[in-house]
Amino acid sequence: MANEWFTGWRHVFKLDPDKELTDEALDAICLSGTDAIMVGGSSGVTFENTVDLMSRIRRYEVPCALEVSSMDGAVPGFDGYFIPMVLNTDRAEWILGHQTMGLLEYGTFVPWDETAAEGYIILNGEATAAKLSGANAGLGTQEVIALTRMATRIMKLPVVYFEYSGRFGDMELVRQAAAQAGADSRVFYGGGIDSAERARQAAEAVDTVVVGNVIYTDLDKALSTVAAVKDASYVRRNG
Ligand code: 1GP
Repeated sequence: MANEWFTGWRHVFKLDPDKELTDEALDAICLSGTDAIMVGGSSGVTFENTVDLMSRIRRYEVPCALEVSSMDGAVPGFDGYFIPMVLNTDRAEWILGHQTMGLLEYGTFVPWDETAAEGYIILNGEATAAKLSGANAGLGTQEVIALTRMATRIMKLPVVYFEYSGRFGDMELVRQAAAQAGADSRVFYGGGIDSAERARQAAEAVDTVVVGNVIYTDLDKALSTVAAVKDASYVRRNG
């Protein structure tokens, strides 16, 4: 696949600038052996809380990327930037409207080589991102496969992201759809990973496993997902 700055990532922790995390917990997360930290959230993200979290993570060597979900939270100084685009919504502002407004304002400052689009397919209708964007989360396997092909083979997005935030997903659907992604795109999965076992299942289906909320509810379980992902057997599709 294209050699992007995130190509080698198998395990990622996603931290929410709007949530409290002690220095001890952050230390454990940053030294866990995870491949990267992603900063992002669907609500309550501000310039101040994003800068604050970035500067705390910056004390560690782990790569740190920002998922830019609002203009308020667009902060310089990260190693990389993801620009989410919701693919399963009819509301154009969530596909490219807000993103284009962002470029209108900040287009001259964007570090293009470290910036990548993420095609989000949101599959949990209860997730905040689904409600905000009006995502049609009730898609079946064939529809998700079609959207995955659209995202990776026609639009050639560098990332397609199966998002179940807050709930563990249908791994059979995810596995089948991920298998149809173009080889030049990275497939991310996130949602409801709260144990090593669930982390392993996701890691057997996709390229990159994103672990979020469990960090704030059960840190030990969160940490256990790192080794589970690294040890999982996964054969990357070849196109
Ligand atoms: C959220 O995909 C991530 O955007 C992770 O989901 O918080 O449910 O782990 P969880």
